[in-house]
Amino acid sequence: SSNVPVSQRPDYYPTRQNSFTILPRTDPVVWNKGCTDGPLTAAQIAQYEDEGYLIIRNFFNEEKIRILRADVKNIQRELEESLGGKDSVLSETVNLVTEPRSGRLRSIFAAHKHYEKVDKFTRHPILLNSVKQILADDVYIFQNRINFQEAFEGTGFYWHSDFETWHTEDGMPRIRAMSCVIFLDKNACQNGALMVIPGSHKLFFSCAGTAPDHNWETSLKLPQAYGVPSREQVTGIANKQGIKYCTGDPGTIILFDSNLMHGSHSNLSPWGRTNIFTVYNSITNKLIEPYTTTACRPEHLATRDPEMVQPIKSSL
Ligand code: 6CS
Ligand code: FE
Repeated sequence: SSNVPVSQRPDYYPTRQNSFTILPRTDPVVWNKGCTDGPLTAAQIAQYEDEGYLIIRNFFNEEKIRILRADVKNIQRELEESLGGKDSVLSETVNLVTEPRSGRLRSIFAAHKHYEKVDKFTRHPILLNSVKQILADDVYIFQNRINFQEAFEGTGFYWHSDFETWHTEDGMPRIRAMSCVIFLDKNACQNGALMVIPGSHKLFFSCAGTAPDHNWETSLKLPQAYGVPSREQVTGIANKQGIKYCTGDPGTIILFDSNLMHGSHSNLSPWGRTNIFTVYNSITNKLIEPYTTTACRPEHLATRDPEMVQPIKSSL
């Protein structure tokens, strides 16, 4: 529990130490093996287990996605107008991140709390049942954001495992969270589609370097400086297991393990790439005190309020 002094808590995934090391994953990937009670087929579950991710094409109705996209782009325009080209830096109260130079909006955090339409998509019953089929537990939304990769300007994210940050900076104890990306635009190699290293979720890449408190003020804007693997580590695993692009049409979703090594490059193409990103964490994997930093990140980055997600009644 969070009353246990930090020094006495077991840490299965020590990181931000003085060297780069590779540790075994001590948690399962599929928490309820052989569970056929859910929307995912045995083949899909096996693929998720082996590769750490699953692409489900045209999961959402194209027309409903088109409407959601139009709303989201309007929200973006209004927010950009109100920012007036100024830089936006995350804080306890600000949930917006802009691109480092252009002032274009990059992410809106906790969008599901602000926009009912976004909220609905995150509570789609078949989506939730798919998540629960793998995590074998009730879940809450740990993080939600709209990610914009603007045409010509969107900058990428360096290789990282999300869990590494969530564990050490947020105090997420075990690897029992899943991310879901909903494509509002076509995601292609040309416009910065997510890149993953299949199977990398089975290892924990312990990273060197002690992150300062308030690392999050820059880590979501500039290239992440802490909690990134070494080039040798990336080279070693990519040579063995390859790199895949997660591409698809609007309405496609990706489900991926929170410990999967992933990244994206800048969007040099004339086509924007807007996605909704939601992290579902097991209700029994609640955050404790951060392992290496002392200040907790803001609620809109890493909620400490594990309110169980309820599926919406009407289908989308
Ligand atoms: O900070 C986060 O929660 C997420 N964003 C970045 C850039 N790295 C860690 C994690 O994926
Ligand atoms: Fe990430």
